[in-house]
Formats: sequence, structure tokens, C-alpha cells
Amino acid sequence: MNVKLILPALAEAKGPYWRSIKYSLFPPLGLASLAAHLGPDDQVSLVDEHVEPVLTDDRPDVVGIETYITSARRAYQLADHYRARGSWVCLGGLHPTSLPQEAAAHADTVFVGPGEDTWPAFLADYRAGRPGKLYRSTTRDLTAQPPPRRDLIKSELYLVPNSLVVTRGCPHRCEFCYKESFFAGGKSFYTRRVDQALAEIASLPGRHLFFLDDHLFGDAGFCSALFDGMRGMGRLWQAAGTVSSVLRGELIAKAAACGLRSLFVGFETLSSAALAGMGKHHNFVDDYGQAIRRLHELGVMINASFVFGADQDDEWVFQHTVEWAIAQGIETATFHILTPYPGTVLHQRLAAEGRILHRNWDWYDTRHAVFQPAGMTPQRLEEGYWQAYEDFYRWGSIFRSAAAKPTLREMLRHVAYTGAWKKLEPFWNLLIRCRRVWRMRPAMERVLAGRTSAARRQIGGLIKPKDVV
Ligand code: B12
Ligand code: SF4
Repeated sequence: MNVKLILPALAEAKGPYWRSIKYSLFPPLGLASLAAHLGPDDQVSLVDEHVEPVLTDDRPDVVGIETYITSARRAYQLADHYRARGSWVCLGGLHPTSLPQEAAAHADTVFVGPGEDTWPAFLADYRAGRPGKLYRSTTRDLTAQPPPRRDLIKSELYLVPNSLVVTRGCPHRCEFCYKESFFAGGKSFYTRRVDQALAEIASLPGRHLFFLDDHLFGDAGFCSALFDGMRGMGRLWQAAGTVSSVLRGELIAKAAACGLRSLFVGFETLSSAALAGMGKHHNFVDDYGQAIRRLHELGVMINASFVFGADQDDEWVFQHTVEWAIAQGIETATFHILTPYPGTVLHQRLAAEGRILHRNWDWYDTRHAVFQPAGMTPQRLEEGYWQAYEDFYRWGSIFRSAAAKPTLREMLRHVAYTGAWKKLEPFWNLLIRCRRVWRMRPAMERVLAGRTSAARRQIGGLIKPKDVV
């Protein structure tokens, strides 16, 4: 069987907001995970349209397309094209899971939820000559999964090649999050076996790892054992976790001891009332300062995520949030406009209140106000969002934020990391065009590796000197 797996480019790839480095940072793993279920006699190719063109003059037996909300239009265009050529077209991922009927108009088969159980079932049915129209995931078990087919990923097209996923979903339930609807009908948080995760890590080349897990720290027992196993491997890694996981016991110190150097943290808002409205009951605003200090003392940089547009937000929220983040010495920030993805509790609530303004999925990119906010106009929400980015990433703010660091070495690391991420766009674009972005891996590892003597002291009680990387 000849199978082509496509990740279509997001709508913004054609627009003014496109940042090629963001999409050449590391490879997503959805399709490589599916490819692992094909047999040795199958021919399979994998195309990530964010980093390479999709050539469409072929006619594979089966075309599998991963569809996000803001890539839905492009995904449907490719699906229609391949159906017209006679291929069997499969659509899966977050958007077909939210709106399977919409996707069905462009597909021979639609997949709802994670694909680890449904894709092998489809392949068996297809080979038997009776493929179904809809497959709905119910069985959630990563322990029986083969590792992703990394040989199909063109790793030279990404800055860091080693993305990996060792858990799926999250134990929490925030109102705006995709995860409850995506994982409906089965477990919504589950992990690989620790020994499997460690074997996969050991097999990856180089030093750097990028965990794509929604919440790597969601199962304390699992990640504690994982971090024990990673000690001494000499890795440098980045991941996502919650404020509460940073403050819970010694987990974060163990993580730092085995190479954690940057953590994506969903602070979302500085308003306790807004947090309650979002159902983010595991976040407490009073904990934020302590969590940030703890991460910085361990030498872990922070990518802080904030969401604008909660019912409690007024037009001062942008400046207040940015000033706070700068004062805390946060290295990078990701701002979002609250977005009611179809299938989420937030979408149901805003639809019931008659506040959804647009159903053009291209605009569901967390940059557009697609609903009527309570405390300001949609236009003001969008302006404030852009202003927040501008204010946080101007050089003056970067230096002010870096000045919150206790040593010159930490200040320089802060400026190098933030500046490289947001201020070197033409340089990254050139490297990407020349297919040379991978050449910056050693420089990136050097910046990540830098750690202070204070950090070494912090984790010193936990680890032996040889483990410090
Ligand atoms: C890598 C990643 C990125 C990368 C690359 C995105 C890309 N092009 O893939 C970057 C950093 C660029 C990125 C950007 C954004 N992202 Co992003 N990203 C992820 C992340 C961390 C990992 C994706 C991944 O590889 N997962 C692991 C694989 C194994 O899972 P999977 O992709 O879901 O695939 C499985 C199933 O979906 C299914 N499946 C998928 N396709 C198909 C196809 C077929 C045929 C079948 C059978 C099955 C199937 O089977 C797979 C195996 O189970 C996810 C979080 C997550 N943990 O998934 C967020 C996530 C997808 N991103 C999200 C968001 C919000 C964004 C941004 C909007 C953020 C922003 N404002 O910048 C932007 C998108 C910009 C835009 N214009 O839309 C949200 C999406 C929410 C939603 N409802 O759509 C997520 C879920 C994070 C979150 N927790 O909120 N992202
Ligand atoms: S903590 Fe993050 S991943 Fe978990 S439900 Fe909330 S937003 Fe989603």
C-alpha cells in the first residue's frame, strides 16, 4: 500500500504574521506516530507543509491529513484534490474531532480523537476491502505503541529535531482547552511506561529534547521516575507544566537536575476571578511569584502563557500583564486572545449567550477576537493583544526584564535567549530558506546549557556532581 501523510500549513502561512522559525523549531509528531503502524511492505511519505512544499501530482492509495482548525481550509483543499484523483482520503486530528460532519464532506474516512487505536483498525479494514466512514477512539493505551517513525521526519529542516511525547492529555479541565472534547469517550490523561520513554530518549541523537506533552508533570509518580532515569544522560530539555507542579515537592528540582532548562507555564491571567471563570482551579495567583523565583533559582527559563479576553478583563489588562511579566524577569511570553474552539465548554457557553461573532476558522488562531468580550470591544481586544507583544519584546523591556536577574551571566543568557527568539527574524528566515537552520543547534544548546552557581547549589543536594550538565 502507498500512503501519504500530510500536515497542511496553517492559514497564517500566507499572511503577514507568519514567523517561519516558529514552525521550523521542532517537528510535530502526530503523523510520525501514525506511520509507525504501517508495515515493512508499505510505502509511506510524510510532508510537513510548514517546512516544505506538498507536491500534488501523485496518486497514493491512502492520503492521511492532520487537520487543525486554522489549517482546515487547506486540509479540505488537499483532501478534495486527492479524492478527485482517486485516493482514499482520511481526515483526523483536533478539528475533525470537534466537527466530524464538516470534515466528512471532504473525506472518505473521518477519525475522532487520538489515532493510536483507530488508525490500525482502519488499516486492517482497508486491507480487508471494507474501510469504514467514521472511527471513534475509545481505547487509550500508549504502552502498546511503537515509537514514532522518526526516519520519515526531515530533521535538517528543523532547529531541534528531538520532539517527543511521553504522556497524552492532562489531568485538569480548563474551560477553554481542547482536551476534554478531544479525549471524550476514554481516558483524557495517560502515560507511556517509564522504561519505554527512557529507551526512546536514549535512542535520540544530540543533547536537546523538546517534550510536546500538554503537562509533562501531570502524573507525579511517572515523571519522578522519568527524571530519576534521565539523570546522567547529559540532556538539555524544554517542556510544559503548571504553576502548581513547579511548587509541588521536589519534582521541579529533579527535572532541573536532569536537564530542564526552559518551561512553558500557563499563568493565563493575573485575576483570581478570571481563573475561576476559566475553571483553572489548580492555579493560584498568589503562587505565581514563588513559582517564578523557584524556576529561576534552578536555572530554568520561563515561557509564560497569558490569555486576554476573559469576562473579568478590562482594557488595562494588557499593560498590567506585560509590566508584571517584565518585573518578574520572565524570559519569553506567549499572548493569546481567548478563543472558543468548537467542542469546548467555552464555545458552548458563549454560543448560548449569543456572543460568537465569526465562524471563519482561519480567524480561530488566538490572534483574532471571534467572540464579543464582556469588558471591551473586539477591536480593543485585538489592539491590546498586539500592543502586549510590542511592549514585552521591545529592547528596553528585554533589558529591564534581564535586570531582574541576580548575576551578569544570567542577564546575558536572558538577553541572548529572548533576543534570538524575537529579534533575529531576517537571520532565521535566511537560514530556513537555505535549509541550514539545523546549523544553529550548538549555539542554542550553549545558551540553554548556561546555568548559575546558585542553580547548582539549589539542586546540589539532590544529585551527584557528575549528573550536573
Ligand atoms: C507542536 C505544536 C505546535 C507547533 C507546530 C504546530 C503544527 N503545525 O503542528 C507550533 C509551536 C508552531 C504550534 C503553534 C500553535 N499551536 Co500548537 N501545539 C503543538 C503541540 C504542543 C504538539 C502537537 C503534537 O505533535 N502532538 C503529539 C501528537 C502525537 O498528537 P496529535 O498531533 O494530536 O496527533 C494525534 C491525533 O490528533 C490523531 N491524528 C492527527 N491527525 C490525524 C490524521 C489521521 C488520518 C488520523 C487517523 C489521526 C490523526 O492521531 C495522532 C496520534 O494520536 C500541541 C499540544 C499537544 N500535546 O498535542 C499544541 C496545540 C495543537 N497547539 C495549539 C495552539 C492553540 C497553537 C497556536 C494557535 C498557538 C499560538 N497562538 O501561537 C499556534 C497555531 C497558530 C495558528 N495559526 O493556528 C493547541 C490547539 C488547540 C485547538 N483546539 O486547536 C494545542 C492542542 C495546545 C493546547 N494544549 O492548547 N503548535
Ligand atoms: S492545564 Fe493546560 S492542558 Fe491542562 S486542561 Fe488546562 S489548558 Fe488544557
